[in-house]
Amino acid sequence: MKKYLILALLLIFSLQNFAKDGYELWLDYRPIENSIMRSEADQLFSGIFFFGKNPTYEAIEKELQLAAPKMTGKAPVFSSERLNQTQIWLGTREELAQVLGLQNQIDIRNLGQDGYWMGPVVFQGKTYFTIVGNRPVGVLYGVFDWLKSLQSGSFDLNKVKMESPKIQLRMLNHWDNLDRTVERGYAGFSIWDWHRLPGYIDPRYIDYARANASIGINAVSLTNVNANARILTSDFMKKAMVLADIFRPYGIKVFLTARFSAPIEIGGLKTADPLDPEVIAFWKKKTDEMYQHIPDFGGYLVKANSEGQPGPHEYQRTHAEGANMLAAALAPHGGVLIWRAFVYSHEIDEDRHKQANLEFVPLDGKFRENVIIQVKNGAIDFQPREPFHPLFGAVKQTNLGVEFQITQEYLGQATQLVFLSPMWEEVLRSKTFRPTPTSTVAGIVDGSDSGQRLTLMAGVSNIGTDRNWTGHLFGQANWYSFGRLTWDPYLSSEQIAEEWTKLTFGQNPENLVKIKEIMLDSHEAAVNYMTPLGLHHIMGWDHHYGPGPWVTGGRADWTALYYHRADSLGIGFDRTFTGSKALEQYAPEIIRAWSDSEQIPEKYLLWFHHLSWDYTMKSGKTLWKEIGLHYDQGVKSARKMKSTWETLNGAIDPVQYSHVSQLLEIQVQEAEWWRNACLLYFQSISKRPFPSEIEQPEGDLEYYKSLRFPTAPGIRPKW
Ligand code: GCW
Repeated sequence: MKKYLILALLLIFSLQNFAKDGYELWLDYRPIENSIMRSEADQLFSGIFFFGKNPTYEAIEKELQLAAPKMTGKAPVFSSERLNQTQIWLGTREELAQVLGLQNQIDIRNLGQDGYWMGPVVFQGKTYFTIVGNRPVGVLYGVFDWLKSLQSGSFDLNKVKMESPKIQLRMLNHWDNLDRTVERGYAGFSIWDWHRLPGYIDPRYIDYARANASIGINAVSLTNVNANARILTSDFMKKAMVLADIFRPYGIKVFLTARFSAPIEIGGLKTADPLDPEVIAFWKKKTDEMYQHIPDFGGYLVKANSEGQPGPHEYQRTHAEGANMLAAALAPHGGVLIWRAFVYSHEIDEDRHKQANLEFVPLDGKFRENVIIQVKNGAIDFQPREPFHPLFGAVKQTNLGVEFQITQEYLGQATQLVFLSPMWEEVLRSKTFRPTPTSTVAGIVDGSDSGQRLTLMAGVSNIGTDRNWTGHLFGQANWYSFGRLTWDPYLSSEQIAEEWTKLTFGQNPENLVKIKEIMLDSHEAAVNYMTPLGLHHIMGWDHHYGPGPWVTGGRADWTALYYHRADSLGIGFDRTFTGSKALEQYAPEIIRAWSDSEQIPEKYLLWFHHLSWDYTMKSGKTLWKEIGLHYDQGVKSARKMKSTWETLNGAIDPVQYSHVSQLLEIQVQEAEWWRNACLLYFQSISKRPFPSEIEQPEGDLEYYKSLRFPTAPGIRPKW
């Protein structure tokens, strides 16, 4: 007895003194707070029986070995017989049915490949807490969910829970280069240590897989879409193979980016023409070799004819001809070809907003069945807020996946706390009115409205070698939230914020209210101090950090001036029928409402309309004044986030507290910088008086223009 007491005290002591550096992510198992739940868990952990043996069950066993001692102070006991000593049953439906004939008690046939059933099963008078999947990975998902419920205080021993993901490919896209730099990565270098692979296995690979599996992510593309053909050489395949082997027990498939010109660069051919027999043979051979190394290889992800990446247009072939050629090489192996719709070319003299639809709508019906077109959430480029991409709803016979950006390229990078879930939720819930009057982006992407058979949600990863993985502790919330939304795109941001907060900071209800409030306000705050009322792409040139509404460097026609179009008369991009007509790419219901500046939601106003500075807004105030008030509101919200956070001093782990607190201090300064720089600039153009309600900026426009970021991270390498 005494021994246990000492052990328990030691445990509590060591946990309290272990500085939280963020490495454990949301899997930072702690003593279960609720005492009834703790004793239930204690009992359950004392007899765990697996109905089979496979690498996924071994992964579960390891997870329980890690979690149980931290949660209850005791190691778990794995029993070798399924009845007497046993409290928990873990297995697939088939395994349980064969042994016990439980088909009728647990019918999960409809839960698909990855679903699970969890709850009490009565057998010969005794109750067993049971987690069942159709495949072992379903059991793994169920176990993670169960551990999460213990950690967040929602576990109910008597309740049956059934879950299955709504999206098939729940995928992270790494923009990681082979030299370990990360394009738009703000958390250090790439976690893929290509140099030391295949020989050396960094323990991070396993923790990465655990974290992803715990939120349902089942696919990763390891390499940058600005691709390097070397990843397809035999040497690199062997390296990727090791990662695939590590990820497999966790249900994660590996994808790689395929550089369209690889036949020339590593195949010694003179062309990469997708209709050339030698090119076709190259890709077939390469792909066959890939499957010899990685039998469950997911497929290729391709960025073609965009921002200088090679593609089929060089050979006067279409995106469909390019994609189908690669898809044909993958098809015999069950692989998927993901082709990005982010086409951005300076050759086309059209509003950039229109390019994807112009190129892809005519190709509807021409793509092979195993092709998915991956579409960014909006038509420009991961701006703080964008209306949904008009490709959603515009094609009928093409599989469309959505691509979100978890890394905060345009949203303060790893310095600012911006919880992205509300932004994604806004996009997913957007009504497209096509193919049915009630369709939404989520309904198209999950197939329920579109009927598409292959479904995909991809997120550009924010993960790097920083000890806490994401640079900013709250970057973890974005990774977490992305995973949860791939599982169920109809979840609310509030629920996700609550889950993550409990797993990260514990269950204290007062802390929870405050942290949730900070998270849920943070996106609107950033939109307000960066790009309110539909403004977009007015950030600093190339690094995309900090304000740059005056920027004309580089290609003058594609920088801030192009997007905000401010002149002495007004501001905004006219995309209605009097302007670029990009609005015509949406459904008639949207065209009707949004072409009217009185009806369009004000959050999209300047995205679609060029209006006089004196235009009267819904509030009765002028547009110029509203712009000012929105910027100012952004600053106020940032200050409020900071002051709310300060009330958590002493109430949460000091290391976590101080990390976020310092970053919030910077965020407030940057919010002020954004507001002052943008308002001084727009004032210089509009020649309107500075709104009197707003704090007068220190420094003049020249001062703000002179601020530079010599060390802005995550810029694409220039070689
Ligand atoms: O957002 C832009 C980025 C580029 C990126 C590109 C893309 C990978 O600025 O760095 O390149 O989008 O999505 O392809």
